[in-house]
Amino acid sequence: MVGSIWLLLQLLSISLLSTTTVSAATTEQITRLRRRRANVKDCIDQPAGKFHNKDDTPPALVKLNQQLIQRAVVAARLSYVVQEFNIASKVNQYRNSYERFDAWEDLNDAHLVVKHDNVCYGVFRATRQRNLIDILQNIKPTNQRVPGTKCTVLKGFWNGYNTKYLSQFRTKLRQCIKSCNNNKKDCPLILTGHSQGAAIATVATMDLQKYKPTTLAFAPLQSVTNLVRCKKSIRASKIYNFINASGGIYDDAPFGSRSGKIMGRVFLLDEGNAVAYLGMHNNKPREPLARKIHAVELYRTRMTQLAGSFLSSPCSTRKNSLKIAKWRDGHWCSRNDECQSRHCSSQQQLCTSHLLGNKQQGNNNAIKLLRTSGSPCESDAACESGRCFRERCTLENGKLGIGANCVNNQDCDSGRCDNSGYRSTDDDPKICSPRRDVDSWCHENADCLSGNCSGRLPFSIKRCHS
Ligand SMILES: *[C@@H]1O[C@H](CO)[C@@H](O)[C@H](O)[C@H]1NC(C)=O
Ligand SMILES: CC(=O)N[C@H]1CO[C@H](CO)[C@@H](O)[C@@H]1O
Repeated sequence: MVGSIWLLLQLLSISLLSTTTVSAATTEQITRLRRRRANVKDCIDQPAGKFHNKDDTPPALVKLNQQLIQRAVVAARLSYVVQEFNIASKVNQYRNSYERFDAWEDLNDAHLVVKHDNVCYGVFRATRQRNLIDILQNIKPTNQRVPGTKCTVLKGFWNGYNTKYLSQFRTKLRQCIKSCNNNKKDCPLILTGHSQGAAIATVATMDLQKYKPTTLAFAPLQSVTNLVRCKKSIRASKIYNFINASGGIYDDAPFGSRSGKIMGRVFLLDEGNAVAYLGMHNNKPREPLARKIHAVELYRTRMTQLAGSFLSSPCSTRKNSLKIAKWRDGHWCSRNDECQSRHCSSQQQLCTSHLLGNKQQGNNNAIKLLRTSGSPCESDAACESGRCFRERCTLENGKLGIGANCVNNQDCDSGRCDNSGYRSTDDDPKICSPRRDVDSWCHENADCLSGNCSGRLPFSIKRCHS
C-alpha cells in the first residue's frame, strides 16, 4: 500500500513537471549554456573485437539523418503544444501556422493531427491533472491487447489512446496522409509525444502500422508488456526513444516501471552535443535519477540544438546524416553500454578506454581526454572547461550545469540548487535545477524565473506567475 501511494505521488509529480507553456526565458537560459563542440572522438568507430569482456559486442552505431532531426524538432514542439489548456478551442489560431491542424481533448487526454511541410504528425498529451482513478490505471498492472496486433500494453496507456474521439482522430489522420496524393505517395507519418504522451504514441504505432509510421518518443514511460512477441510484429527500428540526461543524472520517468518496457531504439541526450545510442529495446536501469530534468521544454530545446549542431559537426557524413555511437572517454556514465569503450569505470563513473593489449596504439592516452561538463574530477586540469568545482567539471563559464550536485544557488548556471525531485526524503541530493517560466508548475518561489510561485485557491496546484 505504501508502495502504491509512493508510485501515485511519483505519477502526480510527473504530471506536475510535464505541463508547461512556452518558456522563452528557460529556452534562452539553456541556449546560454555553452555548448561543447562535438569532438571527432565522439563519432569514430572503435575497432571491433578485443573488448574487455568476451561477451561484449562492438558498439552499436546508428545514423540519424538531417530530415529526421528536423522532423524531431517539429515533433518536440508539437509535444509541447498538445499540453496547452483548451487546445481544442485554439484550432483556428494554429491553422494559421500549419497546413492542417485538428485537436480533440477531454479531461485527461488530447490528440492532435497536424500537417507541416508535407508530413503528418499524430501527437498525444502527457499526464495532466488526471483524476486519481485514471492514475491508478497507469500503475495497475493490467494489460490490454491492442486490437488487430500481437502486442499487449499497460491498460492505462491503451485508455489514453482509445478515447471517445479516437475514430475522428483516425479519420483526420487518414485524410492527412492521403493529402500528398499528387505524387502518388502517402505523406510520411510521425507519431510523437512526451512522457505518458510518448507511451501513447507507442501504442498508436501498433495500431497504425499500415501507414508505416516513424515514432519519436520523448522521455517515454514504459508501456509494452510482451516486448519479445510484439517487437517481431512491428517495424520497431522506426521507433526512436530520446531520454534526457544531464550532469551524470538521468530522467527518472522512463526507468520507473517494472511491468512495462520501452520498445525501439534508445538514445541518451546529454547537456552538450553528444548523443549516446544504446541500441534496440534497451530498458536497463540507470542511476542516479532525477525528476527535475523531465520537463518537456528541455526536450524541445535539446532537439533544436541537435539540429543546429548538424552543420558544424565533424560527425556528419556526406549524406547529411550524423553518425551516432556512444560517449567518448572522459564523459560521465552509469553503465558500460553508454561508452564507446564499453567500459564505465564504476569508481569514477567515467567512460574510460578499456581495450586490451593495445597500449602501444595509444589507447591509454584516451583516458587523458579532457572531461566533459558534469563529469567527476579532482583537478581543474582534468576538465574541458578548465574548472573542477564540487568534484564536477563546470560549464565554460565556471558554473555547474543542470544535474550536477550543488550546495548553493550561486553554484549553478541556472541559479537554482534544489532537491532532485526523485526521492521525497531528506537524503534526496541537491542538484542544479532548471528554473521555470510563467504558467509552469512549481513548488516554491525560487522554482520560477519570476520568483512568484502561487496558487489561486488554498489547495490548488501552484504555478509560476509573472
Ligand atoms: C504573484 O502572482 C499572483 C497571481 O498573479 C499575484 O496575485 C500576487 O500578488 C503575486 N505575488 C507577488 C509577491 O508578486
Ligand atoms: C535531452 C535534453 O532535454 N537535455 C536537457 C536536459 O535538461 C537540461 C537542463 O535541465 C538541458 O540542458 C539539456 O539540454
